[in-house]
Amino acid sequence: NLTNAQKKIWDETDAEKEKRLEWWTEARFGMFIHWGLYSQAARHEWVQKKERIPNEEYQKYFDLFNPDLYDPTEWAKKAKAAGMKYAVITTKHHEGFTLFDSKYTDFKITNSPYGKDAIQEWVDAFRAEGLKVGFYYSLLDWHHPDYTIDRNHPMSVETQKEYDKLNKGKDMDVYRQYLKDQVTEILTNYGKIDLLWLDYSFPDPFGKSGEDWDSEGLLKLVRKLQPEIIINDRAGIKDYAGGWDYTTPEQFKVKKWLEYEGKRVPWETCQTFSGSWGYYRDEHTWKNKRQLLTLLIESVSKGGNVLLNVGPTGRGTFDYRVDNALEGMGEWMKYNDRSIYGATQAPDDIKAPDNSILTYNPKTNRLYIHLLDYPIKYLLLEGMKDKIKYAQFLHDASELEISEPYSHWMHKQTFGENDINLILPVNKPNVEI
Ligand code: FUL
Repeated sequence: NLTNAQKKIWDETDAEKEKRLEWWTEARFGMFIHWGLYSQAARHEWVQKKERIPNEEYQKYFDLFNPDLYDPTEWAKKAKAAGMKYAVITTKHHEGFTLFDSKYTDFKITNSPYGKDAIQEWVDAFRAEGLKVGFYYSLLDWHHPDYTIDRNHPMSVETQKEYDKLNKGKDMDVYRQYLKDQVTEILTNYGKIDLLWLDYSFPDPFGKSGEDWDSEGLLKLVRKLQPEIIINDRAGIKDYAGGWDYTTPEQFKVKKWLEYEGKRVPWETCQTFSGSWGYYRDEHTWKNKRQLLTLLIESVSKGGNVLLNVGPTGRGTFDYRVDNALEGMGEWMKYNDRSIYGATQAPDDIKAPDNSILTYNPKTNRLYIHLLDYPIKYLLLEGMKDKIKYAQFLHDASELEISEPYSHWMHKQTFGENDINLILPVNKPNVEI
């Protein structure tokens, strides 16, 4: 059922596309990494814009960039231990600084005191730990002389007249070519890249900006360089058939499986541990383990992925609160990852018991009931009599008895013909289940 636009760009069937996305759909859980010069300011990756810092002044972060404790193997091990299967790193964020060696800018890590290509080291380390590797690349660039100055630019401008004056002589063709050249570099110099996370299409997500960066041309180029790659939706093309693979709800919980014109669209919610994406020393809004796990389970229960973001420090380390959260999630994943990997929304005719979330693996035909509140003894499963052959706890594989619905003589309830009960131990097991 391909539209012409999709045929033109991908020339693949739905089944082929599904196959290309298979590892990503199976993976469900990945690590996002926002790391750049802003990590040293330690107060938001948009600090340059928020505080209107001119490039000359911002330069100090470049002159000082020397993450002496950078150890991507350690990062990769932490991601893996948390149960993450893929990772996406900012090769370049809006500030324009590249963590990779680029022929097309001097504002790059190999010119900073650090002097090495951090992306090369990162890719090697993450691959060695068996994680899939993805690149974030910003289509905005506050440092490039031909980048249009608008209200999202750090430069302080009041009137349209001033904008026009500042933008006079800027050559969008040069800028477009620059984007393509750098995308070509990151997709040529580091072997097989599994995912590309382009960002973004503000102020008009699905309009002019897409044309401005020649998104169609860009996506075609990407596909040519890396035929197997998975691409997100932020290049400014609205049509799902327009060449991207999945959509990226940012910092919000999705209520139901996302659809575009009646068709289910693969999705991944990107989320922060605290609030900003880049390292923010004084932020106090850290999500707790329960919130993070619920987010993951709920996302999978609606057919989506979670890309959870870490903002490493200017020395290249993870904040201890990140370490703690990752460890906590890893503990849970050790016992429960079967309910996450390859899992998705349960069939529509299955009703979740009160205060629970369902995930379901269509390949193994297993249903997982995540109990948010531990019920006392009887867990009623409505209409499930013929659907369940065997039931067990995940954490210890202990069998759970299935019985007819129980009703006390004084508190008679009417049950449906196909309702059954799972009998749970009265004492809540001493683990999270
Ligand atoms: C947004 C960016 O502006 C943020 O800084 C961050 O990278 C987030 C994932 O996407 O569009």
